[in-house]
Amino acid sequence: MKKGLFITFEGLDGSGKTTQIKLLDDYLREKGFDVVTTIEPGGTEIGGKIRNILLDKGNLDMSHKAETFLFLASRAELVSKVIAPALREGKIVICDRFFDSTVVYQGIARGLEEKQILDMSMWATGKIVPDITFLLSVKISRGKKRMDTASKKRDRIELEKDNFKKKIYKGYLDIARKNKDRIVVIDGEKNMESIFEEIKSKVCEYLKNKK
Ligand code: T5A
Repeated sequence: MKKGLFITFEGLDGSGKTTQIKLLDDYLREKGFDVVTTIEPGGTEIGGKIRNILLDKGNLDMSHKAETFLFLASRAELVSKVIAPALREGKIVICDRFFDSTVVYQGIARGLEEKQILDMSMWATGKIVPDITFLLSVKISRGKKRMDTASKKRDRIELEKDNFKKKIYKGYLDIARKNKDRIVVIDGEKNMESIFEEIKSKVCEYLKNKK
């Protein structure tokens, strides 16, 4: 079914995903590729509404299972309306977060069953798996500092305590070890330019081998 290229970005809040996605999107468009860039949760009209519920600080007592289903619902909508059609048309899709976020945040950090989360996500997406996932690895303190410098307001999930974030940090490295063929770990503490050089070279290598 899949003809295009599916690239996802993962990492802690403030790890620099949005920054690198913008650089990659600009670069690939300049090279003449047809690119679709999107975000999770969100990326569709319904997904946007779900995103508001998920990130709303008024919903602090949301149960972990309800939270998981909402992320999966947003993803199912995004895959069916945006990601799958674009890939079928041979486009490059760049997505800010995908199922690895649910495995790490809801599975590992919230303590729900990791394997079950992955199975449910596969069901929700019709088993679409990214070709390349860039994990921007930064220490919790670095992510926080960047969010403060950028004066970014914390959403419901970003308000979680450091213990939750420690589990996310470790969880990401753990899933990267288990998925070495797909997940590329990048030192997100470097400057934006050197990080982008690494990402660009991996994507170019992939596109060259795909021809
Ligand atoms: N979530 C999501 C789940 O729990 N389960 C799921 O299944 C999914 C899909 C989404 C939240 O939902 C959770 C995870 C999240 O908590 P969000 O609003 O989409 O929240 O936010 P995030 O994805 O966390 O993204 P952020 O916007 O918080 O951070 P980014 O995009 O990683 O960082 P970015 O690029 O905006 O950079 C932050 C600041 O740092 C600077 C930038 O200029 C910016 O000011 N910066 C750098 N500074 C120095 N050196 C560098 N290399 C830098 N790179 C960026």
